[in-house]
Amino acid sequence: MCRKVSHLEFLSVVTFVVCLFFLPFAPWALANTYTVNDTADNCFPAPGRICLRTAITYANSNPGKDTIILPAGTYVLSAAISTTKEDNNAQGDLDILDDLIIIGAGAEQTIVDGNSLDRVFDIYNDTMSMSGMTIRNGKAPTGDMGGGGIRTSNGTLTLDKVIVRNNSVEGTGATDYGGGVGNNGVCTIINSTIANNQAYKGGGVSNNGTSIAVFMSTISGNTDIVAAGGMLSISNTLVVNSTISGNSSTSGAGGIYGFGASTIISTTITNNSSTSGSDGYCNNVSGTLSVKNSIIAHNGDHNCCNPASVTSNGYNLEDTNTCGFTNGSDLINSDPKLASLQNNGGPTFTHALQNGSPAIDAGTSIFMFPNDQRGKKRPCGAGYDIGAYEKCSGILLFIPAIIANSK
Ligand SMILES: [Ca+2]
Ligand SMILES: [Ca+2]
Ligand SMILES: [Ca+2]
Ligand SMILES: [Ca+2]
Repeated sequence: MCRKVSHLEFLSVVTFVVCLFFLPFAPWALANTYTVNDTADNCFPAPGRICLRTAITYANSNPGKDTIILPAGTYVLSAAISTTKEDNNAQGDLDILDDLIIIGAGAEQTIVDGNSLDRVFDIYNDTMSMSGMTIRNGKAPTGDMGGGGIRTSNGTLTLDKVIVRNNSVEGTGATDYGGGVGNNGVCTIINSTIANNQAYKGGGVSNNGTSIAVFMSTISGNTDIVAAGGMLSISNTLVVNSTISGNSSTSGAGGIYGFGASTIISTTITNNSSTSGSDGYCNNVSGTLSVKNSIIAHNGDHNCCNPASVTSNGYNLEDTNTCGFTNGSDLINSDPKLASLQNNGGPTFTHALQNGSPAIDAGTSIFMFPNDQRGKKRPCGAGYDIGAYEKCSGILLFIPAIIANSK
């Protein structure tokens, strides 16, 4: 017996068929995965070969958020620039012109090398995530909005388990910033290392965009001239479970210089220096810092430059008394007894707390962040430790850390 098809049912069937017909042409339905199989810079057009630049060209022209798989290997950029500041992915830097995911095989296994020709990645108004790779030897030209390793123009960038190192920005102009990462949008850095980069302003990272957030990461050994060796940020800044160490500036802040609202939690800022500026953390007159459960110690002769702009939310430690740590749970004039920056397990280097450190068991729990920088569950022992590292006695089982500065 036949059932009469209702008008609504008929319309549903027609809609389904029409959708099926147009599906191949709908931009949201076409996201592809490209697996790179050749370490050369470019091999377009070459059937069967997919180089990194080739894959990005495909992904740029294919509407939708594609994925590029980048296997183990060293990918050296070699498409020399004949047109300066080329932005169509033909030469020099790799220009990302559409939403994209790039997945490497691990930061030690997958290396993208800018060969000092240009910056490495140039990201426009797109959502970009990168994981499991090293980005090195990029060099952004003078007056091109910086970003020696990576530049974003107005997009959203997420780095996870990425090493950005030995990149630089040429020139000494107002926009020659961000030796490692130059963010002009929204940037999130997780489980990553920003090391040994250089620029006129913001040696490791510059944030001139909407916001920057750094989680479980290390910013170390970066240098600049006038703003901040480690990180320059003009807007909202969040740093959690991270280490800012051994960065230097000639006349700016050695570690971090903030112009916006900054929040620092369970972080260790140490061994940063500035020849004539502030050494550890510094706020511009417009900047504010809220800080909790963090160590700011052994940064030249000034851990902080502007204590009136600092709000302590408790459980902070300073080896002198320049940061305005006036909360009852703060420790001032206390040496945290930090070991050297090294592999203590986890994906990034950290400063371990040595025996007898006053930071041990003197901290507090942090909502939503149950682990330390390495991924070790807190607390160990009688309580939570101050800073990025939780000291535990006994045998720890960790995957060895990436040797960030060894290559
Ligand atoms: Ca695409
Ligand atoms: Ca470009
Ligand atoms: Ca380019
Ligand atoms: Ca503890």
